[in-house]
Amino acid sequence: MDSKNESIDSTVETATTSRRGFLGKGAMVSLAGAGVVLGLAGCKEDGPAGKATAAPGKAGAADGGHVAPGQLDTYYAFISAGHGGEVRVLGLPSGRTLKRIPVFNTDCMVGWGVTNESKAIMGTKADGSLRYTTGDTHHVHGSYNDGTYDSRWLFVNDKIHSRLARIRMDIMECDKITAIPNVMGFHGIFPDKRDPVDAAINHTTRVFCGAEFHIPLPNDGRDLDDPSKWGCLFTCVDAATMEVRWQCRIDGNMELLATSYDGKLAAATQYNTEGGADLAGMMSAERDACVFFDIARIEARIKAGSFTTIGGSKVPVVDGRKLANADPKTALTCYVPVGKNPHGVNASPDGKYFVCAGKLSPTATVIELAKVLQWFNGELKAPRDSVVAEPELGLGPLHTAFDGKGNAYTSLFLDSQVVKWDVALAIAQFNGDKSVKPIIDRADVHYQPGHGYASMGETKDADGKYFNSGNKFSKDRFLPVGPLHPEAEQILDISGAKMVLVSDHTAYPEPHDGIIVKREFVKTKQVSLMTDFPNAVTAETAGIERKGNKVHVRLMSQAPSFSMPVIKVKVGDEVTLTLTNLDKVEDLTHGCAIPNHNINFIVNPQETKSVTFKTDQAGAYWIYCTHFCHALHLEMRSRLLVEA
Ligand code: CUK
Ligand code: CUA
Ligand code: CA
Repeated sequence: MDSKNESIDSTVETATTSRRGFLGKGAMVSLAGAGVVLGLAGCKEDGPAGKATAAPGKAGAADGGHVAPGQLDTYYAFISAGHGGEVRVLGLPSGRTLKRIPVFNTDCMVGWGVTNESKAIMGTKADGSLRYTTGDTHHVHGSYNDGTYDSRWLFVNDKIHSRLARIRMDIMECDKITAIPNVMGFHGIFPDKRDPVDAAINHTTRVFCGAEFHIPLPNDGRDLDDPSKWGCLFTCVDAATMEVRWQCRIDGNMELLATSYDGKLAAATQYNTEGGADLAGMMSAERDACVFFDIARIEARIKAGSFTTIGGSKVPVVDGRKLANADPKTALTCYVPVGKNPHGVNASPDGKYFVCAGKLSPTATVIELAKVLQWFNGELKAPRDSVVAEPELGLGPLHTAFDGKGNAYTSLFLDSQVVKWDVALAIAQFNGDKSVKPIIDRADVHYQPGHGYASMGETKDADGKYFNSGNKFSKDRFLPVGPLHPEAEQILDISGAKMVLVSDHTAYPEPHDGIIVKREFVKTKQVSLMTDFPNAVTAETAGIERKGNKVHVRLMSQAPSFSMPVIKVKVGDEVTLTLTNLDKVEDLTHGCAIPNHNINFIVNPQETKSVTFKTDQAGAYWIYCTHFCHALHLEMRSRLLVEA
């Protein structure tokens, strides 16, 4: 193992005394066993930056990667924000931030977690307060039609509280959040690309969700001292209704997910096939697995009524564990052995392969989907026979992207590189052709890349133009801002044989995954329809309505004023304020802030939002507009008079 790693290192321009060499040494220690923590700590060590092989410069692409002032980007990137809990929208290749979409976090700019409408989506406790105010978004994926984006929805996971959120692409706002029962650490997510049975349905109808952490089933206090009894469930959520359709119990855990273009298969990487409850336990096996699910068979099993339920959940659960799935011809699951503690799994745009990245193994494992289907038909001897290549890439492979021209791009966390390799050559090498060299190019990135993703790379329209590297450490790349540096996102032009670094931009911690979508695939709505809001306030309904101590204030905004200059209520009232923005001009948004009452939200043109709050202190409070809307924006205010 060591000598092989040494030879990989020698192919890049780094001396053993350099920072990269040092990282490599740290990685050796980690590969030896439970010393992985040492290896990761090593990355944080300061040192001279490695010599960049991908020098900043003119890109080969027609636009040169430069977007002049006033010019529009050619791509959108939708990226996760990790424990920031939101989804971000960037323009690429410039890296400009276009929007932040609050999802699981609260956001006082738009009033997410403040308005009644957003609270209903986020979920509340009996007293009306938010159930959770934290989130951890890792994976954002778009809905598909005919193998490419249909601009309807984005789906994103919440790892902390195991929720799936949906974002409407037309307005780029979250419209649904579903809590997944009996799982913890919901991490990998992928929408299906077409129906596994009905050939007429060639778009996304399901979203699959993987659970990373084992828990007692149900998690009600039982089996606390016996983790061997804990389990993980793979979950299918209906894309349209966002209801949980079914779950499948598996052996081991799940991390990243991928789905096939024919709709038949979904798969998840498993770093903890051991079912270990500590570091050593999770690293004891020489190989782990990528578990495949036969979706049609699972759904037929449920239709036939052979399922169980867990605890108070009514969701049907089938058994996908090995013991119950020994006969390939009826099996729901197929466990394909892959390199030790794998991380990402990604589908090649030609529909043929899933590529698992090794993480603790310096390899990627290429699995041919046709062979997995053969195994399910009883025509392949062992699941491992579906592996058609296992190229050595470097240290700490995490995620793989594709250019649609047969090349794969894998991020190497420990080597701080992106490695470009030819999938067909890797297969030839695996078949015994010693003359071929699958690795085409290596680009240094700065530093420790996590996800990398390519333009349209998760669709059959992969265009091989840009690759965004989400780097976990920026170190010396930007002005320091105290103990925590920003993360670095780097855009590589991948249109030529060599990768070219086009630009750096910062990201607020911590982005994980993203997708890059050609701008013509994204159709946004610039002004909403007032009739889409059932609680819209009109001239007829505007005013104050009191029922006991419940007061409903129906207010309208039109630059530069609110419809009522004075609103009188009493101490102890529960006030619901509904605000409709009558302005019709694109981007003419008003804000509504109420001092000392923790109310702050915006209302876009023709939209309606509502808030509910208690008045507990007599006095005068200026309701004011927060969003600069007019020359008289500062004068746009009304008096809320709370009488003792
Ligand atoms: S995980 Cu973050 S770098 Cu959640 Cu996709 Cu690999
Ligand atoms: Cu309305 Cu500012
Ligand atoms: Ca393992």
